[in-house]
Amino acid sequence: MLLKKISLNIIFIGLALMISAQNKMPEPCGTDSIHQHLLNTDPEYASRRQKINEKILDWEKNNIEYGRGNVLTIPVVVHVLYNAQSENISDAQIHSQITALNRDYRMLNADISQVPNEFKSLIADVEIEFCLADTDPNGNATSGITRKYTSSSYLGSSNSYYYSSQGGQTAWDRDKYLNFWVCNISGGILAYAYFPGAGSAYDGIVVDSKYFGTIGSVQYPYNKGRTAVHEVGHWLNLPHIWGSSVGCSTDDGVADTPDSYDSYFGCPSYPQYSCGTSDMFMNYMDYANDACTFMYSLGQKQRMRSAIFSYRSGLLTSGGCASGGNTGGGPGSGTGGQGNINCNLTPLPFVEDFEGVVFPPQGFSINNPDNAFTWERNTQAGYNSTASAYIDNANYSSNGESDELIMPLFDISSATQLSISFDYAYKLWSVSGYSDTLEVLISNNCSNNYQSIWKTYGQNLVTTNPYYITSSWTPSGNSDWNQVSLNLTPYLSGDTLSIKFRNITDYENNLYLDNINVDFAIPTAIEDKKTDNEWKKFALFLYGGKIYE
Ligand SMILES: [Ca+2]
Ligand SMILES: [Ca+2]
Ligand SMILES: [Ca+2]
Ligand SMILES: [Ca+2]
Ligand SMILES: [Zn+2]
Repeated sequence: MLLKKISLNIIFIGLALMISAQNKMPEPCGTDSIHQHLLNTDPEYASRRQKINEKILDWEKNNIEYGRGNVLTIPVVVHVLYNAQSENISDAQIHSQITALNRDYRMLNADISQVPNEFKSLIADVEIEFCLADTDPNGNATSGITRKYTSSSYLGSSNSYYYSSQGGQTAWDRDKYLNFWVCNISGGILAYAYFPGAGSAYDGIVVDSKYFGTIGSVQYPYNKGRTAVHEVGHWLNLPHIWGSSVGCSTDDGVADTPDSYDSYFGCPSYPQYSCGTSDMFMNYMDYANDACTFMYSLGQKQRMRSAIFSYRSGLLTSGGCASGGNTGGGPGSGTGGQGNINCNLTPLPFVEDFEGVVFPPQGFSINNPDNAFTWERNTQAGYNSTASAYIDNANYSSNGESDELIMPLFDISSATQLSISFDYAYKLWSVSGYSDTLEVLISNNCSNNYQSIWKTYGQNLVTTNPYYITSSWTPSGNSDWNQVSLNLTPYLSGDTLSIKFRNITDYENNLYLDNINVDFAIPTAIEDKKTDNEWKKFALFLYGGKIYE
């Protein structure tokens, strides 16, 4: 073990010195060198990596539609290992790192607006959130932070960091927690991470305490928490964006990130060209300053999520954040994807047209119990627009499975009358009598006691003529859509109102939803319409949605 420790040191420092000698910046990330070290020293590591990569790529190929609108939450433990007191960073500094991770992995970073136009369509909300563990591996309450004095001043440069007997801290079960070790590292290395396939004792991320978080002891130009953002990318199987080594023949294996010759440092001006393409140097997996990296691509999102589903899926049922995680976790920490009600109130009136790229939109959440197909944003169709929410029932072969799109919680304390209207489009696949179902449910007082106020299926749900098509359907224009208005006045009890849309799949055809309006005004124009369908809807409206079509 001592020999291994020394060789690891030599590789780290050797790499940094070698690159300095070429008059370049020192390599700030040690991931490639420890990866190479494992390839050299652990004969099974290479075959494990190959198998895992095949599995991950296979998952990606077969699950291209999965995992949109489905936020995955990763429980985190931070082990602080300090020699100098300055390395014993504060709880607040640790919380600031969790907040930064949630900011960037949910695309909530303000500097996302700086992404050049040519890459804008590739920007991803990775839909991964991080919570500081509230429950330790023994089921006891925890702050998600461990602290320990160590006599080694460069603990992170050796593999002592995960040996309790050598001044380090034993990993918490890596299948249930993302382990961060925060300590001093030598050789100009800011941090390093292990790709999927590394040994369970040391699988995790080591970050120098001067580059962890956004406050306290953090040092410019790595002071926006993006060292850890970058390392989590590695931990979820993302290589550096330019590939594993310098040149145009190595790439990161992600289709939508242009190949580049080498890393970028500092804050490059746009554009920069290499290997025949304009380079995406503002990507988190490059080496530019924290202030100058601000995006992940859709392909990288898919790669990271497939790493979770196919290799690190224990995180999803970990119980490490059983009570929603510790405070300081940032936006949505610990509650993503569970369909929990967000008890922050949203004022009325309210409109959602699904034109924004973030999905589910701000304040919305999704309940997707089977982690498979669910509500997504569609950019092929919308009423009076080209974007809507939809669910791919055409490919969703789990009959009876429910997926809920839950709206923000509304403040109804001063409402005396209220209505909801929405546009939707639906066509059946078959003439067999099978049908998917759309249902609207409401609850008061921030409770989980929902009641159904509208539920429609079969030819009553169909909005088109002919009423079925034996292929995956996209509306071709406004005439394929219907509008529904429901009177919510009978449900104005208590101070809050939660509304959700439920799709129950029957493996028929796609359902589209757009232009949800929750408004104090009670529409009257509907009275002028004369068609049977409109009269039916008007009757439905008058009776508060309590009669069914
Ligand atoms: Ca390259
Ligand atoms: Ca690429
Ligand atoms: Ca589902
Ligand atoms: Ca729209
Ligand atoms: Zn790296």
